[in-house]
Amino acid sequence: MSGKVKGRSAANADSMAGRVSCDERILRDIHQLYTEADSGLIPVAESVGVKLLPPRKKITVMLMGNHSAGKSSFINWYVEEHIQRTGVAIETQGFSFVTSGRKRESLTGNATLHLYPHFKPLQEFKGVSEYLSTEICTSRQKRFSLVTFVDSPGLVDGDMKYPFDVDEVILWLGELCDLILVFFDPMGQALCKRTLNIVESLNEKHGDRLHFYLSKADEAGGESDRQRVMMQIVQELCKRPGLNKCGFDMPTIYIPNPNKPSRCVNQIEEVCRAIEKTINQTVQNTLNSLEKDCELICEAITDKLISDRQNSLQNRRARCQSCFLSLLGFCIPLALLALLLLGTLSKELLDMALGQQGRETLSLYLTPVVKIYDSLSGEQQLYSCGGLVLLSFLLLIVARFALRTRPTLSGKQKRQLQEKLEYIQEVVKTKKKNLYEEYLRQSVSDHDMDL
Ligand SMILES: Nc1nc2c(ncn2[C@@H]2O[C@H](COP(=O)(O)OP(=O)(O)OP(=O)(O)O)[C@@H](O)[C@H]2O)c(=O)[nH]1
Ligand SMILES: [Mg+2]
Repeated sequence: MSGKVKGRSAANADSMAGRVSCDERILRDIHQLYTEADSGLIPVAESVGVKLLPPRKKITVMLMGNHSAGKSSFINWYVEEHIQRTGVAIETQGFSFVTSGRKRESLTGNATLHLYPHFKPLQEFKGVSEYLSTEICTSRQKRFSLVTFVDSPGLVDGDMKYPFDVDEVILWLGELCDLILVFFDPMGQALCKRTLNIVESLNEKHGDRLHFYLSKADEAGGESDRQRVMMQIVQELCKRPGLNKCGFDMPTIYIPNPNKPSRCVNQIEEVCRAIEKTINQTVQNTLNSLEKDCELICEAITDKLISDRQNSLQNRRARCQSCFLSLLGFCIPLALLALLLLGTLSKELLDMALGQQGRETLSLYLTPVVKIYDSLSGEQQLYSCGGLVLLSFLLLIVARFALRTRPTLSGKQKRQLQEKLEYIQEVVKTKKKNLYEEYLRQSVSDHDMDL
């Protein structure tokens, strides 16, 4: 059976497309706010020492499950194009990324890693690089423009040899995916141990991302057969500690085939709803991260400006201290020199220069110094002069050390920081507010928005 399903109502597609474009635009606008060359949040944050990651524009949904459970068929149904090979044989052997783009294109391993740099660590898993591929298609059905599917190889027990450690790769991918759809089909290897083991490990860390489905439900026979298969799978899952949570849900799904109508209840729209919910959550998270990142950058800029102000203050204080010490250092030898000069001058010369009153005042002040100096022996006089010269040297050295200043921002740099702060507070925050309103307006009435 081909996964290509035609006949989805065009009206439905259109109405969904309207919705898609709004969320898509919000995510794209936010991405642009982060990555713009000069004024983007990432370069602005980097200039103040904050490292930010750009938000994603799409969610990643991984499909996993037993071989032939209908994973690839589901992707084909979702995108309404025959992108992935499907069939009874083991079809998907590697990991295939299916995403929307401008042109139908298939990419190989290296190009895939180039397109998804955050998946680069996959190279560390031996042998996996050659089994990576990307299918880009132009479909914009349902919410595909906001989704990247990761189709995984079908899991089987026993002698099947995988060219890489499939369990580890799925576990690793599970860390990066927003949603993990686990398909159990009613035939064959529904209870494949490998699938159950991986599911159990994934559930330990990311239980909320896991969603279980009974796929190909139209092939499960009558209602009672289906119930029994379902019971068996649920029982097997619940044997695993950690998986026996209450409220366990496993919708029955199948790809609708107009040529083979089935009376079985098809809950395939539940999968679409799970994808929809994850997209909404991602849009909200991205908007919230934008707000947090803005706060982070504003804080970093304010801190930088405050510490610059403190540094300037500290530098001014250091300059004053150094000035005072240098002055003192120069004054001591100058005073000594002046004293020596005054001693050599005659009384008449001093009278002429300072007047009698000036000379008397000067001698009043200098007499104690001269008396002390005279009371010293010749050797002591020499030592005390040497000591004073040494002291002046010391003062000059200390003054030099006191002059050590911290780097400060130039006027231009301060202006630029201030401009960045204003840009984030006025432009980015307003944009964020508008985007949030735009997002909410999709579901909440205008009347509630005004509240
Ligand atoms: N009746 C029925 N057949 C389905 C359904 N989904 C898929 N199939 C058929 O099941 C077979 C396997 O489907 P795939 O989509 O290739 O399964 P897969 O899980 O991708 O398989 P691997 O890639 O080998 O792991 C194909 O022949 C499909 O046509 C379904 O919902 N109902
Ligand atoms: Mg497949």
